[in-house]
Amino acid sequence: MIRQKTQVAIIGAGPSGLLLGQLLHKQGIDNVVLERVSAEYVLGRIRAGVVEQGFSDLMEEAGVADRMKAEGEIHHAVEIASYGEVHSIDLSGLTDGKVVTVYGQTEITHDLMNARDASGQKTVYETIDVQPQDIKTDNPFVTYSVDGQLYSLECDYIAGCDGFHGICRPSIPDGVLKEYEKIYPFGWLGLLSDTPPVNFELIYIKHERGFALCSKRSETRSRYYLEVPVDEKVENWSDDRFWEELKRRLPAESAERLVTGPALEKSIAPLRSFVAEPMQYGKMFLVGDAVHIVPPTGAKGLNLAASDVSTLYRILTKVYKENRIDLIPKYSEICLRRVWHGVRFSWWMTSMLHSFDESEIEGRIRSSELSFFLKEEAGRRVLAQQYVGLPYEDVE
Ligand code: RFL
Ligand code: PHB
Repeated sequence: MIRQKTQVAIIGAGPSGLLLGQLLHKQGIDNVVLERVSAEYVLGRIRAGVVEQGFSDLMEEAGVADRMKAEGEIHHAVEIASYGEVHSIDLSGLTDGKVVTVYGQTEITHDLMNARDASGQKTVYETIDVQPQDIKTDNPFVTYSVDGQLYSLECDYIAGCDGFHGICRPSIPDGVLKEYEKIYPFGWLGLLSDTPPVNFELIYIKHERGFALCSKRSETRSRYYLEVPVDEKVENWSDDRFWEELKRRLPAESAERLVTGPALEKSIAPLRSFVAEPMQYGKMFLVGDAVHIVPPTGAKGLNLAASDVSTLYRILTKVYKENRIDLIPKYSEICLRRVWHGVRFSWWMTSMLHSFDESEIEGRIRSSELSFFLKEEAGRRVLAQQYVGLPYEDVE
């Protein structure tokens, strides 16, 4: 067994773990990131595309926003099509100038990995059997192996940034966490292609054949999604079938403009709302997807992960610099207030825009609700305010 030491052991090199590592490093707080898969594998996962202002500000604070500022696309509006009728939600007009940035999670991860390499902070990829130990004591540590060698990493705190299927949340004894979960009866089939996007703005589409989303990564790379049944298999979807179905769901003027091409990636993501409370146990903090999941319809998952990171990094900075250990139990309550707003917004967007097996009257009520939020300014304002992201709460 090889013994190592750090201040904060971070489990998971997704955006949460890497961003936290970078922010702590900038404050002079030593950290080690342990990741189960390779860096290439992490970068191969095609996920989020919409970044809230709070998150881009945090990237800037971490010193990793240069490429996002140069290559990310600022969006002042988002479009929602309801049964063929397109409505533009003027995000900045309705929120005193707030915007979102379209910049892929892959690019964010890439930028964070480069910054980490430059910082000299240690990252261990392809670890086996990572296990947080003695979390409830003053001497927590993490054990793991690489190439058959066992390591023990002693630390002050553990950050569980290891996603929904990680090891940190299950390491908390039974009965401590209260879990809330909703599984939706559909998934999203996503396709990435090097084709010009059908529209400058993103279009969220409610259609009798099911929901669809037109998103993008750049002016030459498109990301599209289709609502499919929860048990659908990606093998059933040739590229041609995907494009035909998308065309059927698009508003007429977009369908005419659609440029198709071979898929660079195609996968199905199930839709789930999940929260575990509290987000801290002893010396371990749970961050991002490790402790909450939202359906992607509100573009909130990565953004909630970023606000958790912001809170944790500010608390740990005050703990190390001002000995404010009284702030540690505040982490969970501060994060959860914002998390629940994101959970509600994502559930609500999902409910309004997808097709449910429901009675006729429920269907009509749902359509009427959507019509209010698209046609009335008060409705559009509520939608815009949450789409651009609620403000981050301060750590006192
Ligand atoms: P991640 O990205 O899952 O990273 C966790 C990392 O931990 C590693 N890991 C372990 N490492 C060591 N030991 C173990 N035992 C481990 N177990 C796991 C994993 O290998 C992984 O590298 O979590 P993180 O960092 O909290 O980031 C969360 C985001 O990835 C997620 O919330 C977003 O992608 C959600 N999401 C979206 N969020 C947005 O804000 N805007 C969007 O537009 C958006 N679109 C999306 C999305 C998610 C999607 N899918 C596929 C779920 C679109 C889709 C389709
Ligand atoms: C994406 O570009 O992958 C994306 C955009 C908006 C969402 C979800 C996913 O709501």
